[in-house]
Amino acid sequence: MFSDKNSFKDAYLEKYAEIKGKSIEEGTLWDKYHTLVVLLKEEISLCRAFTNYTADQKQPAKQVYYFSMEFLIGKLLNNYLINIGIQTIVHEGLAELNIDLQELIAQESDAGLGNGGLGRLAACFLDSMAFLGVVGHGNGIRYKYGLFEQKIVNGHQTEIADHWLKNGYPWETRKPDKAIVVKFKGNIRVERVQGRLIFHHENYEPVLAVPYDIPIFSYENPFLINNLRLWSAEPLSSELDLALFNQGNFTQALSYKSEVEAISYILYPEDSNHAGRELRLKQEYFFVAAGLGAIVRSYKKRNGTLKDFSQGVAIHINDTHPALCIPELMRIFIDEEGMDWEESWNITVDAISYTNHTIMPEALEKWPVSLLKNLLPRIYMIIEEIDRRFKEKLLRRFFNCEELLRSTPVMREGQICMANLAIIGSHSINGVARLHTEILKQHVFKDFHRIFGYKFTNLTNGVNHRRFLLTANPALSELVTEAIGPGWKTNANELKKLHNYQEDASFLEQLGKVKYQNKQRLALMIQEKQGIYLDPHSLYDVHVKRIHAYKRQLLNVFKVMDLYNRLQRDPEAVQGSYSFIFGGKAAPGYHYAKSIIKLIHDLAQKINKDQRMKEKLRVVFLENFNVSLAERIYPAADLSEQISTASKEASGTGNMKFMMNGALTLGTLDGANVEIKEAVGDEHIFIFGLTAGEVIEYNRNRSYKSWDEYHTNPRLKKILEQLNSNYLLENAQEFRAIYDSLLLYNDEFYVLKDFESYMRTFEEASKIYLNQDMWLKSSLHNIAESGVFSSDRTIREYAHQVWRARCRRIEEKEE
Ligand code: 26V
Repeated sequence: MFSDKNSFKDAYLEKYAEIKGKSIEEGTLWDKYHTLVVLLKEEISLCRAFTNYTADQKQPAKQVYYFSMEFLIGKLLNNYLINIGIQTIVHEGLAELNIDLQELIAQESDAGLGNGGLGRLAACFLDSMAFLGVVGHGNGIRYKYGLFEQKIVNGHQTEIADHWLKNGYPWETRKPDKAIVVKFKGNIRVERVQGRLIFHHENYEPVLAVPYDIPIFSYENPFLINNLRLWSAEPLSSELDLALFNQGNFTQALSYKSEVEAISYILYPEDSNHAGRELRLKQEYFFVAAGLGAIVRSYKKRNGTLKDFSQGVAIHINDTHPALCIPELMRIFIDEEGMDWEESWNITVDAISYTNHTIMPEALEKWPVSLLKNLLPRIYMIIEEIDRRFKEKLLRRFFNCEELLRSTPVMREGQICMANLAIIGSHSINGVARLHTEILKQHVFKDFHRIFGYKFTNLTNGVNHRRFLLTANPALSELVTEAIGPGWKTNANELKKLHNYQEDASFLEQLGKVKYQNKQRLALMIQEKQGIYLDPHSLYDVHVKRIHAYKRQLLNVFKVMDLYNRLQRDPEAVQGSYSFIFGGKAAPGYHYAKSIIKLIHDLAQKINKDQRMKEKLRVVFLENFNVSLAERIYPAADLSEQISTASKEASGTGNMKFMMNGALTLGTLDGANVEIKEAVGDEHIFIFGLTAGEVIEYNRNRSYKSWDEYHTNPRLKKILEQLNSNYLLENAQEFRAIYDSLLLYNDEFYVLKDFESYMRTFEEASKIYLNQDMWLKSSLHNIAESGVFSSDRTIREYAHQVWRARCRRIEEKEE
C-alpha cells in the first residue's frame, strides 16, 4: 500500500492514464472516482494474494459463510480509506491534483441491498469478521435494483427505482468462470441401482448463477481474505435463446430470458409481511443453491472428501430466508455425493446455525406445499422426509407429545414452516437481544425449547463502531482519540477510559462543541433540501427507522401534537426549544405506515408555518433515510427515540449507533434497550411504558380497553379528535385508519396506554437538557459504555459459541 502522498499520486496518475486514456482535466468526477476504486482494489488484491499464501502455511482456518438475502452496505470508499489508514494521504494527494476527495466519495452509489436492521447487521458483521480475522464470507443476491428511493410528494411517499448499478459498481468483480447452474421445476425420476435409490431431476428450467465478488476490507486488517459474493441470475446460454429464436419461437425465448433475469431483478421492499410469492421463493433457492454449490465445490477441491465438511465450514442463515440451505445441503450430500441420509443429516445440522430476527407472526415465513413442490420438486421430497423423521423421533422421545406435534412440525396445514425447518435442521438458534431470546424460548418457540433446549442461545446484536463512530463522526473520534488514545478503534471496550473525563469541565465543553458542530452540519443540509432551519441550540429529538405500527412513530407524533396544543394555550407551558426529526421508509403496500408519513408531514407544515412556534418547535421529515443519511444523522442527535411496544422490537441497532454518538435514549424496555439501560444505569437513560411481560399479559387476558384512555385523558382525547377532524387537513378521512386502529380496533400497540408515561419521561429528559452540564455528562457516560455494542463483540461470540471458528486477531492479542 502507498507509504506517502507522492507514491499514491504517481500510482493514481498511472492508473488513470491506463484505464481512461485521457487527461485528468478532461475527466469527469466519475472517471476520477472509478480510477481510485480500481487502484485500491488492485492494491487490496495484491495484499490478499500475499496473505492467502501466508495463511496457507498454517492450519487451514474454518470458513464461515454468512447467508443473507440482504446486505445493506452503503458506501465503501471513505470507510475503506480509513480502514487502510490512507485517508489523509489520498485526501492530500488528490488535492494536489485539484481533486476533492469528498466529491469522489459522493460519486459512489449507496449499495442499498437491504430493508433495514437485518441487512445492515449483515454488513456490520462482514466488517467485524474481517477485522477479527474470522475467515468469513457473505453470500447474497446482486439485485439489479436495491431498496427504492423515497420521494415525498405533498406529504405522500412515492417510490423511485434504485438503479444503483447504472454507472457500474467498481468494487465488484464478475467471476463467470465460477458460475453455478441452478435448477427449477421439472420432475424427479427415481431409479433403483444396486439397492440404492438414485434421483434424476429432469425437464428442469436451468438458471445460471454468476457471482460478483466485493472485497471486505476492515481496519488494520492483516488477514485480507474475506469476500462478499453476490449472485446474479442469467439465462444459461445465448445459444438456447438463439435456438428458440431460430425456430421462430420468439416469445418463448424472450420469456425464458426475462423470467430468469427477474430472479435477481429487485429486492423485496417488505420487511414485515410474508406475502408468499413464487418469485421470492425462487430468489431464496437461487442464492442458496448457488452459494452451497460453490462452497462444496471449493471444499472438495481442497479436501477431496466431504466427510469432515462441518469441521471446515460453518453456514449461518440470517433469518429463515436462506433456510433452504438445509434441504439443499442434504440434496448435495445424498444425490450428488452418494452419502446416506444419517451421515448427511449429521453433517448438515452440525454445519448450519440460524438467527431469528423477529417475533411478529406475519413475518414468519410459510410456503404453500403446492408452490414448493412445483418449483423445487426434489427439495420438497427432502423436506417431507425431514418432517417424517422428526415426527417419528418426537413420538419415540416424548410420551404425550400431542401438544408438541401441533406446533413443531415443518409441514402444517398444507404449509411449510421455515422457522421450524431452520430449528430442526441446525445446531444453534439464537435471538438478537437477551429479552428477544427469552421471548423465543418462553413463547414463540416454547415447544422447541422443550425439545432442543441446548440449541438456544442469545447473541445480542452489535454495530460496526468503525463505520458509525470512527468514520461517521470524525470530530468526536478525534476528541476521543486525543483523550484516550487510538486503542478504542480496535477494542471498543477502551471507550470506558472516557469515564476519567466525567468531571473534566474543559473536556465536556469540547464534547458539547463537537455535538453543536454536528448539529449545525445537519441543519445546513436540511435547510438546503427543505428550507427549514433547525436551531442547533434546540434539542434534536430523532426518530429514524423503518415506519411500522409497532415502532410507534405515532406515539412520537402524539407527543408533538400535545406539546403544540399546550404551547398554543400558554406559550410558557413548555420550556426549551425542540427540533423533532423523523425519517424512514414505509413498505410500498403498507398503507397504514404511509399515512403515518403523511401525518408527520402535515403536522410539520402546520407547526413550521406558525410564527409563534419559531423559537419553540420545529418538525421535519427527512426524505430517503439510507445508510449515508444515517451517518449524517446519528452524530447530530441529542435524543434517540426507541419507543417500540415492549416485546416487539427484537433488538434494534439504531439505538446502539445513537448511543455511541452520545445521544441519550428515550425508550421502552424492549430489545437491546434493556441491555443499554443495564450498561449505562437508570440515571443515564429515559425509560417509560409497559414492560414486555405486561404487554404479553394484556394480550393474553384482553383486559386493555383503549376507550378508557380516551375518556380519562383529556389531552389524549383532544389529539384524537384533531386526528379525526379537518384540523390538519381538509380531508378528514385521511387519517381515519389511524384513528380506527386506536379506538375501533383497540390500539394493538398500546400507543394510548403508554402516552402518559412517555410524556412524563420526555419532560424529564427536556429538563435535564436545560442543564447542559448534566446532559453532557450523561452523553459522555453513554459513549463510554457503548463499547459492548460493537459488532466486534458480537462476532467474537458467534465465532466461539456458534461457529467454533478462530478469531486470529484475538488469539494473537491474548498471547
Ligand atoms: C422479513 C421479511 C418477511 C417476508 C418478506 C420479506 C422480508 C424481508 C425482511 C424481513 C426481516 C424482518 C426482520 C428484521 O428485519 N428484523 C430486525 O432485525 C434487526 C437485526 O437483528 C433487529 O435489530 C430488529 O429489531 C429487527 O426488527
